[in-house]
Amino acid sequence: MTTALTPDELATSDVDPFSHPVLADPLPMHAALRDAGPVVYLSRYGVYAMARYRDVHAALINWQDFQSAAGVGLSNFRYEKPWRPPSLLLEADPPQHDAPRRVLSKILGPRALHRLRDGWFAEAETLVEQVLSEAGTEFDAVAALAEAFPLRVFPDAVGISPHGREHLLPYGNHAFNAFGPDNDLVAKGAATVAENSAYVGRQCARDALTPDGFGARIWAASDRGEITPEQAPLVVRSLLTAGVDTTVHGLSAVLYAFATHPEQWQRLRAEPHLVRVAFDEAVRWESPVQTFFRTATTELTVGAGTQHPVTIPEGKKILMFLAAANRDPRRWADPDSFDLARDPSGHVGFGMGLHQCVGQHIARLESEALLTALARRVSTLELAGPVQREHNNTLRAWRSIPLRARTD
Ligand code: OW7
Repeated sequence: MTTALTPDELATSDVDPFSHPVLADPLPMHAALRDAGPVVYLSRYGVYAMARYRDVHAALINWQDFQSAAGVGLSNFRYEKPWRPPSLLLEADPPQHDAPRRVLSKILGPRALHRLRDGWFAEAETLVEQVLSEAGTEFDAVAALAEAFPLRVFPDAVGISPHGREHLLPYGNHAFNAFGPDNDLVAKGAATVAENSAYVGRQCARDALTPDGFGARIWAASDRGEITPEQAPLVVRSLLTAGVDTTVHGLSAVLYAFATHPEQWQRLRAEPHLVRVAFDEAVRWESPVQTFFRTATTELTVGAGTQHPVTIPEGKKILMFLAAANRDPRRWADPDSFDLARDPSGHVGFGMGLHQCVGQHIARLESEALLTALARRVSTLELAGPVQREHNNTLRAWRSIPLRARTD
């Protein structure tokens, strides 16, 4: 006979995952949380956490028990007003979630993206040429490539105006901070949030969008009755929220990975088809989106049938450590190595289950285009100085990656 552990008996940690020392180097905390047990109580916030691959994966595919509609941040929408109207995709469950998801899946699916492929590959070549000729062999990979490339292709693909795009990164940065506690990182964004939100809101209107972009296709889906006209602007907003900072830090991650693994860069140059696996391996290795919360829809027992099942009361938040799951030695051999020989499929860096990143094909296409252009021109990549992180409550983000790129 086993009895479920209640909060005062289960593994407890007073760690603050959103504090600066942890954001500077989260890996030791991830290991400690994985080793503490399948579920750990985070006493500082009164929430539960999962950090092992098996448990994170199981929770992510179980939307019935682990809901999203109460918010995927720390704040519980049952008791607290969200900082913006909730996302129709991220912060919703079936059945409300399904129509917007179906519409976006089609617009952002591999078949629909095919028409963008040649243009994006050409844009990547142009950008790489421009950086190498104007900046030379030493540049900041974050500003020159990881920010420049998505900003060059993605807002045009959505179909927004060229004016005001400088609001996109700060808006996304704040949105990802807002999933965490109301700490200094959220306070830092508070001064400009109204302005940035108003800008993003204006871009979502039908008449603000070019006729052939993702935005116009979302509005066309509302004409066909697949979503309502009230839903359309919020679906466009999802693209502008989730589609910029994520790819910037994903591209930064893969560039940093290659700069610090020169033998892997040589392998990529010899076998260019590895560009696709390279990005997923970098997403596994770095987990640009580190965490998301879920909320227990009923009293849950995790680890039923094990020696120490854990009870999570109804309504409690559970923090899913995607990043810790992606380096769980129980799932991955040599988890800390960035290795193109690995099969990274099954990583939870894009989530898992019915909320799994709907933009993942765009992210992969961006990285495929950029890495292909770089691999053609650049023979060796290395760090040219100390890297700088940008602390964010959700993102594993970069401020600067000084790179030296030789073209001989
Ligand atoms: C959304 C900061 C927001 C996300 C991720 C996925 C979807 C959305 C947002 O991060 O729908 O707004």
